[in-house]
Amino acid sequence: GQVFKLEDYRPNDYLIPLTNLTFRLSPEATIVTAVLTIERRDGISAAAPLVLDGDGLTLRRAEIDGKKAKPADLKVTPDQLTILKPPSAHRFQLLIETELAPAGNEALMGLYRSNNVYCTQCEAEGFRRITYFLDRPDILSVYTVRIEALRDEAPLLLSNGNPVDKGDLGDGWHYAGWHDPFPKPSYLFALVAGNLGQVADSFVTMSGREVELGIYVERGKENLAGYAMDALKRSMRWDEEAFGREYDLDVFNIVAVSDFNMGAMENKGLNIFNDKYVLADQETATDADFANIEAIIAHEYFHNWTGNRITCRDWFQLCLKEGLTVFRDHEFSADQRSRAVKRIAEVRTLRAHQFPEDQGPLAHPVRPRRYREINNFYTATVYEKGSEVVRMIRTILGAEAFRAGMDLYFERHDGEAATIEDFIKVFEDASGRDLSQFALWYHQAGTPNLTVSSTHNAAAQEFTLEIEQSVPPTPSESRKRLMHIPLAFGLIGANGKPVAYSGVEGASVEDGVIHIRKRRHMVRFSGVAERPAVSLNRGFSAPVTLSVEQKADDQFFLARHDSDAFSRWQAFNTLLTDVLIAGFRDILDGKQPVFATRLTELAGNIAADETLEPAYRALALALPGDADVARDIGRNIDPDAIHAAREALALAIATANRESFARLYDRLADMAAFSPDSTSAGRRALRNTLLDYLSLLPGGAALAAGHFQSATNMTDRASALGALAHRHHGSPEASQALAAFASKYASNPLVMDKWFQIQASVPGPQAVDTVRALTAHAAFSMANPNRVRSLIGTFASANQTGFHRADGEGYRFFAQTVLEVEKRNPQVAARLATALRSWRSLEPGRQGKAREALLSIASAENLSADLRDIVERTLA
Ligand code: B3K
Ligand code: ZN
Repeated sequence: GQVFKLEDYRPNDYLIPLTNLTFRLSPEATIVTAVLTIERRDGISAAAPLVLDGDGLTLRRAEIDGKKAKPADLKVTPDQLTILKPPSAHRFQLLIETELAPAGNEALMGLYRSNNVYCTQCEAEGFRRITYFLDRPDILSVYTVRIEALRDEAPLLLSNGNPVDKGDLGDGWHYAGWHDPFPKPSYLFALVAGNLGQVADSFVTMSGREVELGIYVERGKENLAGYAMDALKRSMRWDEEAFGREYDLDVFNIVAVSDFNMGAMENKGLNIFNDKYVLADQETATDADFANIEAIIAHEYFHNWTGNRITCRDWFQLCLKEGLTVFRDHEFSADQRSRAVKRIAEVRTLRAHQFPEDQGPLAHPVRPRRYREINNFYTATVYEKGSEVVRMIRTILGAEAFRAGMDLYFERHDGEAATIEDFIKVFEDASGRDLSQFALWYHQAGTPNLTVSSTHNAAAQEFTLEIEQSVPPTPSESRKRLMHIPLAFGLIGANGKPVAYSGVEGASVEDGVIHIRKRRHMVRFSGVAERPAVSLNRGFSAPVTLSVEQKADDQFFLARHDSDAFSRWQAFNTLLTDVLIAGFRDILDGKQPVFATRLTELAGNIAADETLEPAYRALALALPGDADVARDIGRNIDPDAIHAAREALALAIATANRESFARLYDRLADMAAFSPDSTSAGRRALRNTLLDYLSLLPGGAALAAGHFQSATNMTDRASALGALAHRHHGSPEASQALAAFASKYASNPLVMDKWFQIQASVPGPQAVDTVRALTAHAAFSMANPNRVRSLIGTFASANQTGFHRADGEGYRFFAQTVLEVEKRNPQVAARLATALRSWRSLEPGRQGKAREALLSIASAENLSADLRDIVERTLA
C-alpha cells in the first residue's frame, strides 16, 4: 500500500470555503447532493486539475457552475473524481450527486445504520464515503446541510451547528436545515436521523448565553442518560474555569448509538457516542462505567476547542488534538474525583497499553512521520503518551506559564489547522524557555530508561544521585538523541519528613524537579547529614522506566511514608512486582514461591489504614496483572508460570490477613442509598478487592455467592460474578451465578458484554473453548464492535494463560476470528490484531506458534489495508 510521509505535506491547490449538502435518506439508496464552492489558491495556475477523494462512491451527476459536466472534463473512479480542466475563474461551483447504501455499510465509516438510526462517522477519512471531497483536515469549510427523510422513519433530523429551518415535504417526507458558522474540516461533519428519545437540558455560559443541550438515546432508555447530562454540564463549566473556554453554538447535542467503532466522536455541536459511554444507572453500570462516561463526555466536549476550533493541519499532527484533549480530560477527572487515585489509574493504563506499544514492533513517535493507514494511528502513544508530553510541558513551565501558553495557543491559532511546531512555539513564547530538546518527546519513539544509583558521604554530608538516560532503539530509529526529562523527586529522612539540603550541583533542579538533559548527571546535594530514602519520578512526572538500585528496606519505607501518594503507591507496587518476578523464576525452577511476612503484613496495614482513601487502598492491593509482570520480565515469557506466581501471592496475602480483611469487608458494607460519586465508588472498590482475596479462602465460594445475591448495584454484582467465575471456575456457585446473570440481562446487550468479558478472562487452558462456544451465543454478534471487543478482545488482551495456551490453539482461534471480523469491519479487526504485538517476548515455543498465526493472517486473500498494515509491521 501507499506510504504517506510527513515531509510530503503541501497545501492543496484548491480550497472549499462553502459546502452545501442535501441528503435524501433511504436505507438502500440515499441520494447526496453536494454543492461545493471551490476556490483556487493564489498563485496556482488555472490549468491545475482538481482531484477529489472518494471511497467506493457511485457518481450520479456532476455540474460545474450549473452546467452538466462533459465526460471529457472528468475522470471518475469510485475512489477519485478529477476535474481535468476547472473553470478559469478564481471561484466556481461544483455540484456532485452520489448514491449510497447505508444499510449495507458494516464498516461503520461514512453514513451507516445502527438500530435503524442513520448516523455518520467521518474521522479520519469517512467523509469520502459520502461524497467526493478534499477529505483532509486542512480544508476548512462552512457547512449548510439539509436532511430529507420519511417522518415516520426519522422524526429526528440532526446535523452540525444550529438548526435553521424545518418543514413538511408531502408524501410522508419532511426536512430539516442546519448551519454551522464555524469553518471545519470534513472529518467533523455529522448527521443523525431516526426515531430516538430525547433528554433535554440547558446551560448558561460564562458570558450569559443559553445553550440548549440534548442527549438522544434509544426510546425507553431516557432515564439512563442523566449521569451523562450531568457530566456534560460539569465539563462545560470546568472548561470555562480551568481554560477560559466558552461554548460557541446555540445547541449541543449528543447521540448514543449501539454500533460504533470506538468510544465517541467530537463532531462539531453533534457528538456521536458509543451508547456504552452514555447509558448508565446503578442496576446496569459499574463504577468504572460511570467514570468512563464522565471522562469521555468531557473529552469529546473539550475537543470543541482543542480539535474543532483549532484543528490539525494533517493526520501526522493527530496528537495535537488527541494528546492535548486527553490531558484536559485527565485534569477534569482529577478535579472531579481524587487526584491521587486518578493519577495512579492513568499510569496503570499508560503502562498497560502504551509501554508495550512503545517497546514492540508497532512503536512510533507521538507525532509519526509515516503511515499507511491512518486509522491504525489512533494509538495509546498518540493519546496517552501525547497527554503525558503535555503534562511535562506544564511541569517544566509551571501552572501559570502553561496557562499563558494555552491562552496564546487559542488566541493565535483559533480557526486554523495547526501543527505540533505551532503548539510548542506558544509555550516557548509564553515562557521564554527553549523547548527544542524537549520537542524530541514528539519526534522520537521508545520509552526512555533512567538508571539511578545513590551514595551518601556522611563525613562530607553529601548525597549523590548518579543518573543515566538511554532510549532503546525502535523500528526504523536505531539511534536516539538525548532527551530532556523532568524527573520529580523527594529526599525523605528516617522520620518520614523531607530532608533539607543546602546546595545542589550537577543538574538544574527547580521546584523538586531534576532536569535531565545529558546522558549522565551526577547530582550532588550538600548539607545532607543522614542518608535519605529517595522518592523518584513523583507523580509520574515523566513517562520513563526506572532502573533503581534501591534496597528493599527503602522500598518498604517509601511504601509506608512517601508523602507523594503516587510514589507511595509505586513503592508498594514495585515490591509486589519484584516478588512476583522472583516467584516466576522459582516456579520455572520447580520451586513453590514463598513470600516475606513483612510484605503480606504491609498489605494488611495498607488495607486497614484509615488515613488513606479507600479507592487508593483498593488500587494498592490490586496485584500487578499477569501482563504487567510479563512486561517487566520482558523476554522468554511463560504466562502460566507468571500466573501461578500471582495466584500464590494472592493466596499468601489473603491467608495472612484473613481476619482483618473479613472484618473490614463487613464494615464497608454499604448501608446508604447508591451514589456513583468517587468516594462511594472507592468504598465499593475496596470491599470488592477484599472479596476477591477472601474468595480464595475456605468458604470463599459461598461468600462470593452471597455477595452476588445481595448486590444492589452492578459494581458489586459484576465483582462477585468475577470472583466466582475466576476463583471458583466450574463450581455450582459459579455456574448458577452465570446463568442467573444471563437470564436477568439477556435483553441488555451492554450488560451482556460484562458477562462475555468475565468469562473470556477466566484463566486457564479451557478459555479458548469457552470463548469459541460463546461466539454462538444469542447475545453475541460479530457485526457489533462492543460484542467483539468484550468477548474476543478481552480473551486476547486480558487472558494471558488462555490466549497464550502452550499448544497455540488460542492464537489459531484468534487469527480465524480476526479474519472473520475483518470481512465486515477492517478497522475493528486491525485493532484486535494488535493483541499479538508482544509476540517476540514469549518463550520460543509460543513465539513460533504466534508467528504462524500472524503469517496465516498475512497470507489471507484480499486483506484490507488496515489489517495488512498491522500484521506486516508486527511481523517485520
Ligand atoms: N476523534 C475520535 C476518534 C476517531 C477515530 C477514527 N478512527 C474520538 C476521540 O478521540 O475523541
Ligand atoms: Zn479525542
